[in-house]
Amino acid sequence: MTAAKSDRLFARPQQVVDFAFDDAVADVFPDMIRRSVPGYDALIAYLGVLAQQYAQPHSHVYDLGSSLGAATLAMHRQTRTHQLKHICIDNSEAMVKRSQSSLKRHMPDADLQIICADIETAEFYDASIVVINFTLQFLAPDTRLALLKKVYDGLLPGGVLVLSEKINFDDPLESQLQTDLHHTFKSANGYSELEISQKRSAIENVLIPDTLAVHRARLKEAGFNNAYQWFQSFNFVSLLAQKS
Ligand code: GEK
Repeated sequence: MTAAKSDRLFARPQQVVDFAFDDAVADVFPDMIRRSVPGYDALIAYLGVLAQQYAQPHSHVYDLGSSLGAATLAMHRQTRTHQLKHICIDNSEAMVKRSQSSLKRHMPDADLQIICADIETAEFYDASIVVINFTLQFLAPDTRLALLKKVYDGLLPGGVLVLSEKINFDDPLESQLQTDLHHTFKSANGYSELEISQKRSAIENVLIPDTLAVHRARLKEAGFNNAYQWFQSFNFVSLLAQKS
C-alpha cells in the first residue's frame, strides 16, 4: 500500500470557491477525511461489524456517496461468504475512477458495481444494507426525504440503513462546545488556522448539516419506525435504522 498523499489543498492563502470532489480532492481524500472527520477510521471498521450482523445472503449492499470505497471494502471483508452484490454510487468522476481501480484490486472476487451518478436518481432493490456515510449532508435539504423514502422501499424486511452525518445542535452551548472540539481535532491533526478557516468557507454552502431531531423525524417520515444512534465523535454521528 502506498502512503496516503497529504492534504495541503487549503494551506496557501487563496480565493476560496465552493468545495468540489474533483481530482485534487480525490488525490488526497484518505488523508483529508481521516484528519477532518473525528472517528472516521473507527466508524469504517465498525461498518464491517454492522455488515456481519445485518448482511443477508444473496442481497444487495449499497454504498451511497462511496468516494474511494472505504465503507464497501470494510463491509466486504466481514461478509465474504454471503454472496453479496456491492453497489457503490458517487457522482464524482474523480472518485469513481480511483475507486474502480482500487476496489477491484482489493476485492477482486466480489460482485461489485461502481456507478458514477447522482444518488438522487438511483434505484434500490433487494438491499439488506444501505450505507450513506457523510453524504446526505451534501444534498439539498428538501431532496433528502425523497432519497430516504426510496432507500426504505428498496430495503428487504430486516434490512438496515446506516446514516452517518456531521450534525448541528439546538443548544447553543453544546453547539459551541462540539464546534470547538472539532476545531481542536483538526488543529491536533496538523491543519493550520488558515487551512481550517479556508476549508470552512469552501464547505459552508455545500455541506448543510441537520440536527439529530431533524434526522430522526425525517427517517420516521421515510418509513423507519426506529433510528438508533450507535456512534458519535464530537459533532459527527451515525444512526442505524431498520426496516421491520
Ligand atoms: C466514505 N462515504 O469514505 N450523488 C452521489 N454522490 C454524491 C452526491 C450526490 N448527489 N453528493 C456528494 N456525493 C465516504 C465518504 S464523502 C464525505 C463520503 C466527505 C459524494 C461526493 O462526490 C463524495 O465522494 C461523497 O459523496 C462525500 O465513507 O468528504 O465529507
